[in-house]
Amino acid sequence: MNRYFRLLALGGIALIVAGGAVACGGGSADGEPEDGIQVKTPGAGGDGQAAAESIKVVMKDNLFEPKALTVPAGKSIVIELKNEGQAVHNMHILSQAKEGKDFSSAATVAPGAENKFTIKLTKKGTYDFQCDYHTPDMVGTITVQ
Ligand SMILES: [Cu+2]
Repeated sequence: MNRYFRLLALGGIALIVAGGAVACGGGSADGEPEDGIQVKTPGAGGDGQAAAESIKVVMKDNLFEPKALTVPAGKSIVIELKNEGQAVHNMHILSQAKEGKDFSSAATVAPGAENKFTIKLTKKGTYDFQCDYHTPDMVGTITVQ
């Protein structure tokens, strides 16, 4: 009896620790704060419908926030862009070598404007993306796993 409750308590602590680790994962080594990757999964109940996931990316002068994205392989993902900077920007995903084509937002996203486009990356690995106007400053990576 006593032993049983001790096991239960230990299990509870292990769950809390694991939950905390998940909640604060994703720290990067370059001194940046957490890269907040927001992947919404509407209707993730396994009803057979391929619900499109989306990731919000903010463009600033001159950086992407977050600049490190993670997406699942083979899934359509909507990249929702918002330009909060003073300059025009774009987002160009360089996937030529892996996918045979690149993905890109509109050629220019004006200050204050929003734009979105859909990507589907089928091969696992790391893809670079950039603003064509502000390389090498305004760059980022997408990890496909
Ligand atoms: Cu730019």
